[in-house]
Amino acid sequence: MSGPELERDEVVSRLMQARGDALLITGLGSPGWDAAASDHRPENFYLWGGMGCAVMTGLGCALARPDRKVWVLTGDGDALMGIGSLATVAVQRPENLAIIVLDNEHYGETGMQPTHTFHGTDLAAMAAGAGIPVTALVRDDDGLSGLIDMLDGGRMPLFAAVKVRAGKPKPVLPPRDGTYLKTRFRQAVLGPTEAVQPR
Ligand SMILES: Cc1ncc(C[n+]2csc(CCOP(=O)(O)OP(=O)(O)O)c2C)c(N)n1
Ligand SMILES: [Mg+2]
Repeated sequence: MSGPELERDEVVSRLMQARGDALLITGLGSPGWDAAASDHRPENFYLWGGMGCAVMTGLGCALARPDRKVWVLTGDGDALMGIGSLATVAVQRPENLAIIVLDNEHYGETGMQPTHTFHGTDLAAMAAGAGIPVTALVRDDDGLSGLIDMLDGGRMPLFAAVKVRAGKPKPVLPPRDGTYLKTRFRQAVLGPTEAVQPR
């Protein structure tokens, strides 16, 4: 078979089953739809159009709440745009942060233009080069099972690029109001009183 064999909806649903109470930051475009479709909760923060921000947003949450696991679920386009953030993650080394890239080798949401990963850029190798201690390039079911084991109690920070087929996912849109999403997430993480205190 040529091209990635894993289906993104199956990958996301297996990941979400293993998620437990991890906070979830989704990169723009399809990863937000995936999370909204399979595990929509107040502990999800959807970035909507903020391209290149997912890893840094996740890093901030992980540093602020070292007692919670934080997962970033994003796309190859978003990861490529924010690639320098991997070096900052490596330097800060939060032991509660996992970054999972659904690498469909395309800018899915905007019409399936190929990204650099289509031409061979290896995001896991870039993460390792940045200094992230645990990295994986997942291509099949066994690799996905290995990743799920690593997410459940393995060493972090962790970076995984999961190669998925470039089909168009069903657009299950999360709420669009940024203030609502932020307040909902803050309340879920901090509790209703803390969440409204000025900072
Ligand atoms: C700065 C910036 N440039 C371009 C866009 C337009 N845009 C929205 S989604 C997207 C593609 C995202 O691709 P990827 O992260 O790989 O997610 P996929 O949909 O493929 O899962 C682009 C280019 C944007 N939102 N912001
Ligand atoms: Mg993509």
